[in-house]
Amino acid sequence: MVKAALNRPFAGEAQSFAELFVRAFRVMLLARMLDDKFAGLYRTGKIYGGCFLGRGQEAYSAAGALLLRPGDVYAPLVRDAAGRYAFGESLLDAARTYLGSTLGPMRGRDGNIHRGHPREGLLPMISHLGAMISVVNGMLFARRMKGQSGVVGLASIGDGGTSTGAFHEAMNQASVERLPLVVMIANNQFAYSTPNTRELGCHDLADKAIGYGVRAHKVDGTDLAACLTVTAAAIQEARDGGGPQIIVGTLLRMCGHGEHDDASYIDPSLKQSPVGRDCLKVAEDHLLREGWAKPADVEAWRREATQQIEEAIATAQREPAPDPFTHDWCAIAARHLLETHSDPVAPADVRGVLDLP
Ligand SMILES: Cc1ncc(C[n+]2csc(CCOP(=O)(O)OP(=O)(O)O)c2C)c(N)n1
Repeated sequence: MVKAALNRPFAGEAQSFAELFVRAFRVMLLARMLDDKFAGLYRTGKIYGGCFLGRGQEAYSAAGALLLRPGDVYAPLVRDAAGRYAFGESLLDAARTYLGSTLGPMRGRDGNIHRGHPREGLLPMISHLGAMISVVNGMLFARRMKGQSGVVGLASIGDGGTSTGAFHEAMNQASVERLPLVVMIANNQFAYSTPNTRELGCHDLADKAIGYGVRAHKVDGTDLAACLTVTAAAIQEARDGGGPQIIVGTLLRMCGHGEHDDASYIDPSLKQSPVGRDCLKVAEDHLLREGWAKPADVEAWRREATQQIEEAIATAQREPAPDPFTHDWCAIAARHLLETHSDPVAPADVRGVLDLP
């Protein structure tokens, strides 16, 4: 029996929109605060490799993943820390991966965001843009062949990623097969440093859906209430047999492509425009205005998140990193990485289980 790796403290049927909103807000807060912590650790040299954050995209990311159910498939990308936690990934998974703990899902061999738990529907990310959509299609085909219905696959992609051949092939396949696929395009105005005007020939990204014969939904990605409403409708439509859905969320990345990138190519006027609003601030204002929480509640959630983050980081920092003298540095596809090994492999035991097929 494989131990469940995901824990969905924020999921489940919410009794009201207000409750759903609060859950999403708390996920956003957690994601932003952990991202800030990672950024600090990166700058002080504690994180090796890349550090890819989702600042400014939390509302859009959390809204989609929060509405998924057990049995659904979720394929997050680099900006989806919020979506990951909404889907049930633990902070410890993230901390262990970034800090290179051998007890993490990547056993300390991958420095950032390729972690996942595929058995539970959280797909480890492939960096090649567009590739994950075909993987989700495959998982949806498998479920269909097993006779499972009512499941949905949610794949995340950036505006730049929609220009890849892989995106086109996968969208076409999903449409022809009427797969219950929802693709959330986060249009953060740039593909790395290339602005929309230099990457897209179409006037409106949502127009791409016409060519695939699928429905497009558009939303202000800085507005959590709108994101929850629109993603709920799209996910429900796919779940009810309406075929693939494309959602285009308009927002701005409030950070570089990675922490190595100062994002100096983002014009200050764009940051001051509606697209540059901070979704966390917008959501907090909404929450307080509607009376769904008091400032003291938000403070308490912030304190709780701080404690969870400090605990996760401290735990991961205490744990051993891979030891080049006891590990052989062969490819990552070693037997002990298979999810059939439910318990983390203690470093001392690693050598024994590294016998590759
Ligand atoms: C197929 C492929 N081509 C190129 C890259 C290199 N690359 C990594 S991120 C990136 C830009 C992605 O832009 P977008 O999808 O808009 O995401 P953003 O970083 O702006 O959030 C590129 C070109 C890649 N990962 N995969």
